[in-house]
Amino acid sequence: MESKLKNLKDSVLKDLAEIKDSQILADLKNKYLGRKGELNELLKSLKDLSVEEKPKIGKLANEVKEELVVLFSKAEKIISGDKKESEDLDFDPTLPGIKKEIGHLNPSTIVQYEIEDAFLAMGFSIYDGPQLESDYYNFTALNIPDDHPARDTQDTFWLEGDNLLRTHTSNLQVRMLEKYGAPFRGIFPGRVFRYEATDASHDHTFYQLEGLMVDEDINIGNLIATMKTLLSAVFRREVDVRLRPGFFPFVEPGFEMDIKCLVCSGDGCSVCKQSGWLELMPCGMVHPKVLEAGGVDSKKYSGFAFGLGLTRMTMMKYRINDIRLLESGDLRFLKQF
Ligand code: FA5
Repeated sequence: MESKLKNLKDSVLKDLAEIKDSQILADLKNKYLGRKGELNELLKSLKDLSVEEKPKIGKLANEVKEELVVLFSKAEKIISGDKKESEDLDFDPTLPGIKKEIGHLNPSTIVQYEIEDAFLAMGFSIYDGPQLESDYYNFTALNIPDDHPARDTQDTFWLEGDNLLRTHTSNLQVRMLEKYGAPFRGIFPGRVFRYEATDASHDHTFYQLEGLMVDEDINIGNLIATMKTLLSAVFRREVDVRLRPGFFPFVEPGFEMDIKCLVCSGDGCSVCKQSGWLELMPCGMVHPKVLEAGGVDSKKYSGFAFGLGLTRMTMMKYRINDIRLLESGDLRFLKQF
C-alpha cells in the first residue's frame, strides 16, 4: 500500500510535467483525484489493512492526498497564466546563482596584444595573411629558389600543387610590398607550421610576429631601436640579449637575437638545451631582391625585417618550461593567465 501511494504520486508528478492545456489537466485531475479516481480506489482498500497498519497508512494516504491537491491547484494557476505562481515554482531566490565560466586569453595572445600596442604607437599597422601559402611567397620571392639549402632549415608541410602550410610569417613580406608599396610599416602576427619533432622549445604549430619597415634611409640603428622598444613592451625591465650574425637569404646583413633563458636564468635547462640562451628573434636589413620582388625600388628604399618567435617570447615572459603546454588546450594551464 505504501509503495502504491508513492507510485501514484510519482506518476502524477510525471504527468503534470507534460501538461500543455487546461482540458488535459482537468482530465488528469479527474483520473487521480475524482470520485472514482485512482486515489479513492486505493483508499478503499484501507479497510483491508490490519489494525496496526491502518493508522500509519491512513495518515500517509491523507498526506499524499493533500500534496496532490496542492500540486493540481498550482498547475491550474500556471495553465491559466497566473504569472506569479509560475515564477514561484520556477525560481527560488534563496538558491545561490550559477557562476558563468569566463574564457581566458592564451598567454601568447596576451603578449601579442602588448606588442601590437607598442607598434601601433610607433605608427605601424597590423596585417594578417594566408596560412595556406604558395611556394612562391613562402620561399622563392624571399630569394630562396628551388634548390637553395635554406629550404631545408624550415621543414615544410607540403600540400597539393605548389602549396604548403606557411613555415614563417615572412611569407607576407612580398605580399604586403606588392599591395601597399613603399613606404611601409607593418607587423604580421600569426600561426606558422613546421614538420618537425617536438621538444620543450619546438612545436609543429607555433606563433611568430613579423615586422617590416621600408622607407628612405632605414638603417640598422632603426632596427635595433625598434627591437629594444619591443622587448621593453613585453618585459618592462632589462633582459639580457645578444646579437650575432645570422644567415637568411632575404636579409643582408642578417642577425640572430638570442635572449638569456628566463626559465633557468641562464644556468641551463631543457628549454635552452643547457646553453643558457634561446634563439628568439632573427632580423636584418631587407635584401634588395625582396624589395624588387615586391615592386619597390631598392635604390631609393631600404628596410629592416624581424621574425620574432612569439611563442618562445611568451615562454620567457611567463617562465613556461614546455612549449607544448601553450597549444594543449589544457584549462588547468590556461586558467593561470
Ligand atoms: C624565420 O622563420 C625567419 N622567417 C625569421 C626572419 C624574419 C629572419 C625576418 C630575418 C628577417 P627561424 O626559422 O629562425 O626564422 O624562426 C624564427 C623564430 O621562430 C626562432 O628564433 C624561434 O624563436 C621561433 N621558432 C623557430 N622554430 C620554432 C619551433 N619549432 N617552435 C617554436 N618556435 C620556433
